[in-house]
Amino acid sequence: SARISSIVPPSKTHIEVLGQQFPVDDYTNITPAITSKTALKLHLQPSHPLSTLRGLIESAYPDFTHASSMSPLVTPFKNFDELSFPADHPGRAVTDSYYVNRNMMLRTHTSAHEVEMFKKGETKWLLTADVYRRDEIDASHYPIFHQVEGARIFDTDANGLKEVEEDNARLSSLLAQANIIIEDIPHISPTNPVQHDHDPVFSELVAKNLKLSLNNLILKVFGAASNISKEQPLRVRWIEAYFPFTSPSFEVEVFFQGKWLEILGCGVIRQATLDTAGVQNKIGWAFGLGLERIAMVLFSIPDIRLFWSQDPRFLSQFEDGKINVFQPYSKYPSCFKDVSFWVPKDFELHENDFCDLVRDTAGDLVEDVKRIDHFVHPKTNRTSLCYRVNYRSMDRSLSNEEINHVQSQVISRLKEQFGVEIR
Ligand code: FA5
Ligand code: MG
Repeated sequence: SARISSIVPPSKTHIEVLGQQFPVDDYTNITPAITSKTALKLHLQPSHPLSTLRGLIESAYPDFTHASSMSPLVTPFKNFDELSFPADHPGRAVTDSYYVNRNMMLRTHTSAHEVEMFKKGETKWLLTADVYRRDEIDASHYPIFHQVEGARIFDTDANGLKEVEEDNARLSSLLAQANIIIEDIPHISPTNPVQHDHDPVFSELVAKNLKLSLNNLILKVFGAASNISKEQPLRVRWIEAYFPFTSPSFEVEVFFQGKWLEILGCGVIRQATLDTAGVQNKIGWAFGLGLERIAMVLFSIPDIRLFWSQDPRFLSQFEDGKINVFQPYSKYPSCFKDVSFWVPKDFELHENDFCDLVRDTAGDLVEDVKRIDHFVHPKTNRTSLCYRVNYRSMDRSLSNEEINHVQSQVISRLKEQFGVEIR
């Protein structure tokens, strides 16, 4: 489509990602703002909050394999097809995912490595990695975030049954002593069914093991925070969910400062995934947990861009393995700039395309983007959009000249790449 290929200048035939050259095509939508961050691996940077949180989670699973250095470049097949995503799933769209080209993308979730891990013969593993999604811009959304995938599979025989039952007994007794309120739902229900090729009894025990294991993990992680009262019980709630690669499926929310915070998705692994990996006679669970949202509450980090800050006033506040409360060093003034324009006829400008253009031009100087107006002219049928961009640095005051310069670059790129007419 003309819309996406216009992101890459027509003179460019290849782009470089992680030292490799890739031919561009009509799917290419990855910007330099993104490629410049693909090698950073914040989750492995000593004393970084994301790395401390990874370590804390790994310590809750001492007998699991811990992987954390997988390349973010995967085929769409690996990210979607291997996990039973239907061909028309919205996540595949170029408006939602970052494509290097039609055959290569940046993983949108750590589940992309499930088949690979099971193929290696791993039966209990954690995998931490950076994941990429095209999204809106505000204090809790960033196009790169981090996930921890965890999985465990059991033999579908008497030994496997014994293993899961013993583990359930162990985990239940740990939880029984804890100050926690769990709002549970049935392991299996008509709307959250057992897979037809699963023994319902075994599937229930596996779902129970998943829940017990994650309730204990949440206790450990939130129990380590100094900004969470130990007198108040920790509240966790389980919600029915849907993922193409698990059934039954769940989401977990934790109550924090008056709000329910979604922290993970999980479920009983679809047998097709294990079949693809060549794993036979096993049943098990998997979860995928987002690190930033948990780290923001545990460390009191108010803006998701801070994780990417190189400012010593940010980085020096943290120590390896320690959860402490972040002291904001200063809040610099905001500067709002509006841009109104007509979109060319028969052309759809997706909000994520606008946001990516702003990110690529302004980098982390952009805090927030909001659409403040949208209308279609009754006579000409043309669409008019108005966006308000909030510029604010995390580290310093911005001068008027600097912001005006960035905003004028945004405007000329809008004209160049999307052919809009500024109003
Ligand atoms: C997934 O990514 C599934 N792969 C999770 C999964 C794994 C399900 C294994 C079943 C089995 P979801 O898109 O809901 O699901 O993301 C999982 C978690 O990542 C969310 O609960 C949230 O904590 C985090 N997350 C998702 N989107 C964002 C975002 N834009 N910014 C920060 N964190 C996010
Ligand atoms: Mg979700």
